[in-house]
Amino acid sequence: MITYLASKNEGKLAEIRTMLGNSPLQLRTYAAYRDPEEGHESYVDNALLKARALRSQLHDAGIRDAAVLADDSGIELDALGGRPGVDSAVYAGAATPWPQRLATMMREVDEHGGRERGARFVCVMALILPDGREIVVEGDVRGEISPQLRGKNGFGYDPLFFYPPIGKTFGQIPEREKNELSHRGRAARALLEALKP
Ligand code: ITT
Repeated sequence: MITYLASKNEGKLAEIRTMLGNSPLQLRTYAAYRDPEEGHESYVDNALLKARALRSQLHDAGIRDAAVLADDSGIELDALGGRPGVDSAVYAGAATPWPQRLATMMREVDEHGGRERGARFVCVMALILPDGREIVVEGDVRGEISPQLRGKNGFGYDPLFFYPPIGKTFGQIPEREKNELSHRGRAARALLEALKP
């Protein structure tokens, strides 16, 4: 089934391509995709918003026989009462470069005493089938905010997300290993399970 991805995030796209590479979903991007303004309420709302926006743009372009898939994700810090969560993409300012965004996060954790370091990555995927049926799945993973940046792999918050069972951040492991452990990997496996006849 041809499936268009409603995402402009290259890091996510690369991971989703690997995760769903051997699945019934044949992934495509749609260069003309215009992403909608996201809300601040929930990952589910945002994932559905993005998937429905792309579906409507494809319909306008005469493409009606494809599925669409969107991913809304974020990081939630215990020390910050669950922030930034759904607002993770605009944490510390929408146009702020990543090194500065990560530095702001480390500083904020320190300002809260630095002892409460627990964090959770969350990923919600919304798939809309060609007949309009909507499937929503979620995956999450708990870890800790590392006191310093570690590793250059992955993207976004990965160099700050320390995963105690392996003693490394997601920035220090290859994509294959991250996909086995991550919120996105868990969501993708739940999606494939939900698609089973
Ligand atoms: P879309 O085009 O898919 O909406 P986005 O970057 O705006 O891309 P989100 O609204 O879902 O995505 O925001 C999620 C934020 O959390 C964004 O800054 C991501 O870079 C970051 N993030 C999500 N998954 C991550 C992961 O696996 N590792 C590191 N950072 C991640």
